[in-house]
Amino acid sequence: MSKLTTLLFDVDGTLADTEAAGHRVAFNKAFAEAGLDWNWSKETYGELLAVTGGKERIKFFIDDFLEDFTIDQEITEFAASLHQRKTHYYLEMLQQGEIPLRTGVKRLINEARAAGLRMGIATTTTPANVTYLLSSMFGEESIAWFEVIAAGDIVPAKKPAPDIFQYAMQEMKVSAEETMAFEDSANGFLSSTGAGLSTLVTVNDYTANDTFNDALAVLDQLGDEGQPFKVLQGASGEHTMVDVDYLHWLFAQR
Ligand code: XBP
Ligand code: MG
Repeated sequence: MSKLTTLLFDVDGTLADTEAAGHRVAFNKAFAEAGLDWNWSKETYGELLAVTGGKERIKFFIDDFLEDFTIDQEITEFAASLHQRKTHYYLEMLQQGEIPLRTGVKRLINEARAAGLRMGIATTTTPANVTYLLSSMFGEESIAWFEVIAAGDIVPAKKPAPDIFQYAMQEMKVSAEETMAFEDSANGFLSSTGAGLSTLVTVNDYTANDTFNDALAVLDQLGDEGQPFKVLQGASGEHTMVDVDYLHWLFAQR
């Protein structure tokens, strides 16, 4: 059994609870700016999260939620231009520090660095969304803590396809046997496990009822001093928060 050397983090829902209060709000701002009467409620957005990728999600909305929407432009082009404005608004929110990290994320990343664990990012979101989140939360130098930021359109197929995790491992020249993935959603979990990765899941309001068969563990959050995690599936031993000891212990259980 290989020793754990590398951590691959998903972003949205895992590092930060970005969807309802972040991405959704930015989409709605772009729709209003374009003069569209679309306003995605939290509930509708939860349904739209079935499709990963913001451009793809807009197209999914047009195809599956609207009756005969017509426009004198190629739909893919229209979705891409709307998505550009959405990203502008989302980056503004990140810059203003409106999207905090989830519990325990800052602590674990600092601990993992101190312990010499290698780290990478594997996400569907737009690359700038990642660098802006890291910069606003850890400072600009934190971007270099991650050997690869595998994000967005860098791969042909988005999650649940395994491409983005496979790409990240190729770039890091690391094997799945020594790597742990961190995910929050069914799409993300299918992607990481499809790439052969043992995966630790921290759910959120949108993904609490998703299925995570054979996850290393499913937790409500990473935990922190005085804020023990809740184990929803899998084992915790004597641990009450996800720290480097817990990661090695969990990895050895697989
Ligand atoms: C989540 C996604 C992304 C975001 C929106 O990515 O599917 O599409 O919802 O970001 P992950 P964009 O969980 O893999 O981090 O609009 O930039 O796609
Ligand atoms: Mg996610």
